Parts: sequence; structure tokens; C-alpha cells
Amino acid sequence: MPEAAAHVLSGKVREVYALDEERLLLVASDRISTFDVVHPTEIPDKGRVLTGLSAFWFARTREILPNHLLALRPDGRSMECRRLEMLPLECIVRGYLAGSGWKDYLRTGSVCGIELPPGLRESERLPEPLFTPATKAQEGHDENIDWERATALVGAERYAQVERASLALYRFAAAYAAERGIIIADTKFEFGLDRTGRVVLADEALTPDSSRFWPAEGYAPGGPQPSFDKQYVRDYCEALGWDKAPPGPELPEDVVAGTRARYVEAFERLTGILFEDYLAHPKVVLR
Ligand code: PZK
Repeated sequence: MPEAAAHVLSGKVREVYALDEERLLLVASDRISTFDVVHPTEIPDKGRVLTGLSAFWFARTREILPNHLLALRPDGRSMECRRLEMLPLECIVRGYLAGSGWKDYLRTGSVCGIELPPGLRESERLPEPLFTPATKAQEGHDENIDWERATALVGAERYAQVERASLALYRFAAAYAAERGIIIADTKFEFGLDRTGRVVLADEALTPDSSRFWPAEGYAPGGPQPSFDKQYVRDYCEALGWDKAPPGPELPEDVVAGTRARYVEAFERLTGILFEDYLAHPKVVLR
């Protein structure tokens, strides 16, 4: 636990502490959620996998855009971050048609006011990645919004800036992951402004919790794809017949072990670093 740091925010599976005026501590727990509900059973080391992956991407994308990472703590699950003025926009990039993007397309033929060709199938790769911003909902689900609504929130110039940055980050990471057998179907970025007004990449980035990771092997558009990391938990929950209302069910040992192995596999495939090396020396991801 962080010493002498005030707890300022709780996410479903993460906590934010204030270190001082300039710095925050982001701590990733081992909690897991499916269907937006947190389970009472933890996945050992999940928080370390997510923090390690975020730090890895921050190190490799720093020439595309500066980011908020100041230091990776020796526990492997905590990041000291520069405190920013956050932009009130979820910056989503979609390379494939899934989730709310697929739902919106079925209903309207468009996503965030961007018209798409007819006849696309669920999970199909898009002709070009789309920047599809959403509002930050305090409660419930983020809402996809069009250019008019997004620019009303951040201004047209800022919008153009985060759109360009988001697409560049996604293209870089998706190409990198594809070479390692992982499809990043979509991902969510959050940006903030530093004291000089520069746009800075914040939050976690390009993790399985902020993205849809699919195994490239067996990719088959025309239906939903298995999740790289959470599929054992989802399958177990579906078989249980859980109504997806809180509280989430406890998870059996084999589901926990299988899920932990998938998180570790995503980490090792993407970083090329053995997870045990990360646990021993978290800073290996920054090299
Ligand atoms: C910030 N969040 C979302 C993340 C949560 C909630 N660098 C920053 N400066 C100021 N604020 C934030 C950040 C970042 N990142 C991020 N809310 C505020 C969030 C993790 C857990 F509960």
C-alpha cells in the first residue's frame, strides 16, 4: 500500500492515490470484471500484467506522443504519473467492427456519424481504423458521439489533435501486435493537458482491459470473436446461467489458472519478455 498517499479515485479494478500536487499513483488490482460486474475472486498478477503492458507501450510510443508515466514502482502494479487536466472524451479507435460499434452499424449503418459500406459482418476488419469518441459516463455505459458533440466538449482543434494521436498510436500498436499473433480490435485512450498545455497520453494504454485483444489464430469474421484474456471467465459465467446482475459469481480454480495463463501469454507475446523477469525487475519493460 502507498504510504502517506490520499486515495482520490476508485475504478472497478484500479485505484488512484495523490502523491503530491504534481503526481498521482495508479494502482492496478487483481480484480476482474465480466459483463461490467466485478467478481469476488481475483486473478493473481493480473494487475502486474496490465501495469507492465501499459509501461511497455508508454516506453515504445513516447516518440509518437508524450505520456504521463514518471516511474514504475518495484511492486510491478503501481505507476507514478504526472497529474494532468484530463480531457472529457474517451478516445476510442476501432480497427474491427465489434461491441457498440457493431451494434450502432447494425442499427444505423454508421458509427459516430461515420457512414460505413453496407454488408460488413460482425468482427470484420474495417477498411481504415476509425476514431470513434465517446462520453465519459459517471454511471453506466459510455455513449458513442459524433463530431458535433465531441467538438462541443473539447473544441475542433483539440479534437483534431487527439484524433491524429489516437490513430497513430493504434496503427503502431496494432501492427506490432499483429506480428505477435494478437489482433487489437479496438482500444480506448485518455488524454490530458500538462501545465504547458501539451497533449499527453494518460491512464492505462493498450492493455486487455482498455482494448479488445483477439487471438489472430482462428480469427473468423461473421460472429463474435473469443476474448484473448477473459474467454474462460465469460464461458464459465454463460454456462452457470448467471443473470449478469451484481454480485458476480466466484470463479473456480481452473478458470482462475487458465485466465492467469492467458494474461501472462498476452504479456509475453507482446513484450517478448518473460513475465517472471518482469516480476523480478519491472523496469525491464522500459528498456
Ligand atoms: C485521472 N482517471 C481515470 C484511472 C480510476 C480512474 N494523469 C492523470 N492526471 C489526472 N487525472 C487522471 C490521470 C490519469 N490517468 C485518470 N481519473 C483521473 C481513472 C484509474 C483508476 F479510478
